[in-house]
Amino acid sequence: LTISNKLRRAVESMDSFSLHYQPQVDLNAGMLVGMEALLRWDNPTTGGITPDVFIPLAETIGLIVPIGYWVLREACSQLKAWEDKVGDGLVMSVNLSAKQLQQPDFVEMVGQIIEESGVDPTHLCFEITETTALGDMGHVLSILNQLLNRGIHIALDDFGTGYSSLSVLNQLPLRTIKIDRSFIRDMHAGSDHIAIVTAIVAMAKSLKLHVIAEGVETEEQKQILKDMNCDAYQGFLLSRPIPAEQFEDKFLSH
Ligand code: G
Ligand code: G
Ligand code: MN
Ligand code: NA
Repeated sequence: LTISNKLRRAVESMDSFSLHYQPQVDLNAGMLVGMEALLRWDNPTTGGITPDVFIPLAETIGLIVPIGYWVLREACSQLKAWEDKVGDGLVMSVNLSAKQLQQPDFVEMVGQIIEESGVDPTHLCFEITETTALGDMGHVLSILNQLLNRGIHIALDDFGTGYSSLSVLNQLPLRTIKIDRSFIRDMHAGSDHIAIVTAIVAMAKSLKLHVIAEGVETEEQKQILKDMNCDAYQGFLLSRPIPAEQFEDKFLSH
């Protein structure tokens, strides 16, 4: 079986898929503010195929739409379970592909999934990249505004890596930008990346956007970001993406 066919078969039951969760912590208060849901495919015959391989494939062969609805359903029901346990105050982030936004019934389906799960839509954040927004910008804008009207936040993921990051910023109804981890990785005392990240944070603040730094791996990077007044961070320093039970043990029990 080709990988495509394995993926097609796997999507029929979704049994071999799971979500991992990576925490996001407020830099000032040091408190957990949310988590990003990240899809994993545990295929016994192929071994671990990473999402940067199977997600683009799923997009190409038209499977990202059913996969995406499964991810949203799963993330919402997990959030509900966690809220029942620890109360609200957490935001669940879910990644979206352009193909999903192009579905004529996308907003309706999202509304249905949210209703079924019983989560408050204001506790959900959809992560898009600027590539998602390219193409039919008018249509994308209309969809994002409908999601926003339902209370869902929109975050711009991988900020700074594309061709048009700046022009996209004031066209999209964003709540948050996530600074791409390539900028954070090279950020240490004396590096030019400090100036770049400082400028991104300042710009986000003046646009009244919430800023999350991705890929924070060292205490030094965390401290630099805190000094810049970056709002929150995510990265291996806190935790890798981990299964729900582990996330709960580590971050939601005391
Ligand atoms: O999870 P990392 O651990 O490897 O993720 C790799 C890439 O896959 C990232 O760009 C991430 O945004 C993307 N990704 C992970 N889960 C999902 C998902 O549920 N939907 C979409 N569209 N992309 C995802
Ligand atoms: O594109 P997106 O930001 O959605 O993808 C998230 C990806 O970033 C996942 O693959 C996740 O495993 C990875 N990631 C999260 N934190 C870190 C980190 O601190 N270092 C590195 N190298 N990757 C990270
Ligand atoms: Mn993301
Ligand atoms: Na990213």
